Amino acid sequence: MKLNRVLLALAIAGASLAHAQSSEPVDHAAHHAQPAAGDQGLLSEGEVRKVNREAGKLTLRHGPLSNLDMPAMTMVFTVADPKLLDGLNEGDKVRFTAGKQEGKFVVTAIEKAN
Ligand SMILES: [Cu+2]
Repeated sequence: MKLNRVLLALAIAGASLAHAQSSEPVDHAAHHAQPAAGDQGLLSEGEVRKVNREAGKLTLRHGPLSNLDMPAMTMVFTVADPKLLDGLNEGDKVRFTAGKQEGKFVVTAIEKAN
């Protein structure tokens, strides 16, 4: 009988331990739901307002940029590579990724939305 009590106590301890561990994968999944820094997925939607191929700059009207903690606005971005401007014209709907490099907002990837 005494042994049964010990086993019961162990079973309870084991169950609570298992319960504590079972919460971990949930936290882990939540962590991975956040895009990793430097993720090259096309995060944001916008519309081309102006293309300046000579200066390698692009004016975009964009929605909220969660990775840059920026609300929706129209602003000028530098492009990481002038080739990103190829085929882009005023009025194009785009999906793009922007980051901050040396104090400037830089578009690192962009494509037409449709
Ligand atoms: Cu902005």
